[in-house]
Amino acid sequence: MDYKEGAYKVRDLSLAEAGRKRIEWAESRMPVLMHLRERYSKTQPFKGYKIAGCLHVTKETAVLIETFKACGAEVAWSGCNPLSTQDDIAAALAAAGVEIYAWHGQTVEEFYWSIERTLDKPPHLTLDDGADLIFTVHHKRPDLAQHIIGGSEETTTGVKRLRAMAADGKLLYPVFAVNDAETKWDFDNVYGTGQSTIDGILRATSVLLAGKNFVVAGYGHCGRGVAMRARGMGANVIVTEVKPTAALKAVLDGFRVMPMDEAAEIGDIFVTATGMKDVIRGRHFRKMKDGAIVCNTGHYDVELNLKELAELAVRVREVRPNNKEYLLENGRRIYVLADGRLVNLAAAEGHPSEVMDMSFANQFMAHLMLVEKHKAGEKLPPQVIDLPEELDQEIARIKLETMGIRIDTLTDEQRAYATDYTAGT
Ligand code: 9W4
Repeated sequence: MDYKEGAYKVRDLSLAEAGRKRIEWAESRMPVLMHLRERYSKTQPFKGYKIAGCLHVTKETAVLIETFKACGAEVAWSGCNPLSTQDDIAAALAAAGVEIYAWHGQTVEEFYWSIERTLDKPPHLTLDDGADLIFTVHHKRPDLAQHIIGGSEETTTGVKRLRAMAADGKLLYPVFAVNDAETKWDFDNVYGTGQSTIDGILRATSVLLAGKNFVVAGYGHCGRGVAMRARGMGANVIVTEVKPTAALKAVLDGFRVMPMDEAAEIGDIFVTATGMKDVIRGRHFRKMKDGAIVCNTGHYDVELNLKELAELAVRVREVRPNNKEYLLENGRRIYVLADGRLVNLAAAEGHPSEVMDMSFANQFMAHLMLVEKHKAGEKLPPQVIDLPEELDQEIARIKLETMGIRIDTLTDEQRAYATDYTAGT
């Protein structure tokens, strides 16, 4: 372990060069953040402000951190999951002078130790994914809250917890719900999950998708993203649902819809994206064809009941990385990817940088708003606050601009027409 008190603790500083190359790759795919870096490095809006961050240490997060720094912020960082830190990225950041405490495979104690180090010098702002940093402030360092202008939260789970806290009057400072921005959740879930799930399946199996019966359980945003991309690869997509409106959307989008009991018999590849437990369980595994491939891309690893599968199996062996073969009593083989954990993270690299670009642009802008309001003497209530709708439009506008795509604008007459309640039919 490479450790310098008050500066960094990372696995191995010698990985820095490899990490730097990957960060540069992400930079070249994150035009919105790079645009914001260019624009605000001139005016240094974060000068004099310290941000404590607790977010997966990935190449994309590195681009966010270095954007904050380029715009004047002091930062101290830790990972938000003991298993998600990429050691080469942490090393590259430490080597570039970022205060960072993160390494892959931390114990729970090491995880919280790292978060606490980012609070050693009191921050003005907190940035969370899963709310562990905010909880640490509230439970272990409440003395710091009075100096904190505000924070932001990246995920659905974190936002839910913080809303509950605010409802109980327990939240000590305002937090922007970055998750709820359209340019975050919609693009993450549909395009991020869609592509990276297919990517994970291909890396773990290398199978041809064209012509396969590809079963997607759940037609929420993630399921829709996966279904769209699988169809694009030439698969015959079948959707299973429990919610009538979602099932109807799938039908009208041109997919076959049927119960899992029927899909189990004909599917070649199964992906769960529901958020519910036991979506595929013993009675379904029993019906599957020889060679069926099963995986999950929903947030929790409860969607596949692997206990029931193991009970049906006479032998289990790993045949490829992230790919386990279960040989059943009936002689059929079922292949489970990434032990039922999120296949897009375990077997691929999560959301592509282009998608994280928009999520992290929201993070950047949330903190910029907090700082600007602070400078203007404006105080926000200690609530979970949605980002303004105009910000979504601004981020999407910059993204389109960087893609060289132009769109129309309303004329003054059209704008007036849109809100003219005296206009008849
Ligand atoms: N990563 C992760 C990686 C490995 C891992 C128990 C053993 C989420 C979002 C982004 O969660 C992330 N291994 C685990 S949990 C786990 C989690 N276990 C569980 O059994 C293994 C993660 C956001 N993101 C992208 O999607 C792309 N760039 C990003 O910053 C990253 C990581």
